[in-house]
Amino acid sequence: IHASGILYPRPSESRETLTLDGIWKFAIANRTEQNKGFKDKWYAAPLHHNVEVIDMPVPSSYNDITQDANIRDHIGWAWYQRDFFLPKSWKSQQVSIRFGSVNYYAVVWINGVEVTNHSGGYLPFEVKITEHLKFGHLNWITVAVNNTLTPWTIPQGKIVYHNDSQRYPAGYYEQQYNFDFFNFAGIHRPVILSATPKTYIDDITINTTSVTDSLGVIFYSVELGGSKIAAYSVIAEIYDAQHRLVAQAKGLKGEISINNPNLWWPRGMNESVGYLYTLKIQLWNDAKNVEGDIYRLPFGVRFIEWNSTGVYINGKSVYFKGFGRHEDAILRGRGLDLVTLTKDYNLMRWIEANSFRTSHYPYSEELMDLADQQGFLVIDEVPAVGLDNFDDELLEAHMQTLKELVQRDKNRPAVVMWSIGNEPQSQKQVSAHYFDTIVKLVHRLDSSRPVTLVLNKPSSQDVAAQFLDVICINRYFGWYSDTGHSELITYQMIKEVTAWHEKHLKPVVVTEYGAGALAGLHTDPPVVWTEDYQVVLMEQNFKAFDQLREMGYLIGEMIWNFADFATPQEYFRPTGCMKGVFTRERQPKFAAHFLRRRYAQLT
Ligand code: GCB
Repeated sequence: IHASGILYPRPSESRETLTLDGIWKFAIANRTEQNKGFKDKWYAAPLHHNVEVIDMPVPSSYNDITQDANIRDHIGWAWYQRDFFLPKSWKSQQVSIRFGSVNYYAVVWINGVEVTNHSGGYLPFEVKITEHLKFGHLNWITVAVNNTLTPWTIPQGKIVYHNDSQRYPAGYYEQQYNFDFFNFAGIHRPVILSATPKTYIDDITINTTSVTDSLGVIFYSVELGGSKIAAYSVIAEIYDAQHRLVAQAKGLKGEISINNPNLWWPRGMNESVGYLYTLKIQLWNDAKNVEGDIYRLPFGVRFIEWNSTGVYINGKSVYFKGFGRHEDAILRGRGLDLVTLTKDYNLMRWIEANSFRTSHYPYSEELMDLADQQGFLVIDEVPAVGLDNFDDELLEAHMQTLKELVQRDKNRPAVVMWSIGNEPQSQKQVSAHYFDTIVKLVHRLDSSRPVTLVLNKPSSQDVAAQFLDVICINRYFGWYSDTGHSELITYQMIKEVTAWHEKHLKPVVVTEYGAGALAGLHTDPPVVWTEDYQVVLMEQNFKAFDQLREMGYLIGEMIWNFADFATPQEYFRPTGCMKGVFTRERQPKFAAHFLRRRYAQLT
């Protein structure tokens, strides 16, 4: 299955990049005149000629930037625009524009011409725009963004019009969806222009074939794009972390051997953590004897195996101690924020976690780079949250997000499992065929990593787990069920995990458990919503986890959630989901210290 490459734009001797991040002009389309921007061609002229504009930072969600509730709660089209100049030296190059992610549907115009559109947030898309650019003149880029979710988008949602005239004389629209995190929207990740030679490296795939103490064998393959491909040959070189050349090969694909390889290890399993080599791919024009495009890709030498009781990295069994998380920051929403991102890694290291799940969507490439470097294990999830119907159109959209995710993250050592979704209605018979199809696709896209799906239906009713390599479950004993009865948790969790394992003979990860706690709220005896109850609930779960680990098939625990995060307005959520071990400001609750003590002891 060949998709075109989506390599992160990295400057090199042959490549330049230019960021379009910064302040853009912005306007939302009126609910009652949603198509006005298209009818009046807002993309064909400066936006302020057509509509009142405000300033909007990119990358960021637009929701929390202003004082206007209409912008925070906007449903439908929002318009972004800015101008830029290009260096003259780019005239002879192939120029592309790449968006790290736009939630959820985007249409892009360059100088008034539509150049691409993309649906599905959280994943990058790129398009070649050379022929639409002006050199020596101002260029305009316009992006129309639509955050509407339907039963056929990933994730799903539906628009409801409340029109009971007795209660709402004016009526109102609501975007409903099956998840609890705020539906942030906008241009969420960097917008990057890049120039490459006309014959360029389009994609690289790298895999560890085999490893012994003295030899690591790497398989690589390269896809070329553009004109006159036949004129070029490929040189592959591997450099170690000290930039020393350690191995090389020629050709579009092949195997390269590294002597005494430094393996990529996750945190806590070896002194050497997150060791990365660099694969340098270089094109060479033999006839003219000149060098062509150059791209450098960091990669790790490591292999994954799995069976009915475990997942193994480089032959050693893994125990996931980590978090369910969100990309969620004050004011920025889901926009890339390097400060929060870096702080979060420091907190995860402080607490001695070794892993996280990208609940409930793919996280930024900037974030994933640090997971590779710092040796965090990542369960990489697509935005298929709470799926509740399973028709062909949805299947199509779901498969597309998985193709794009695997394409983006296939070379990352940190990614050790693909998660095809979270908490679907997997008790429905129709979901069996649906998930069978999805798992087969992912195995075809990448056979080197196990596939999971995060489940929350009773094991007796679920029909999806049979297709998975690893079973992930979310269970809120003592919180959503038997609220306040912490004394039941240990028994219930042991019974639960055992039931899943016995039914399927597969390893199990508890990917969510937890309690909401308002920082600073205390009672004794503990009651729900206090920091005290959060800790008691953890303690009771830990007892279960310890026993289950001894039984041999629990391979991880991930608390929900790393930090408090924004939700839609609900009477049972005081501005957010408060199950964070850290507050939204990234300060520790009592639970953080408690968890740290446990994670430090777990190996
Ligand atoms: C879940 C969901 C997660 C929610 C959590 C909760 O099961 O997977 O997205 O935030 O419960 O706190 O309700």
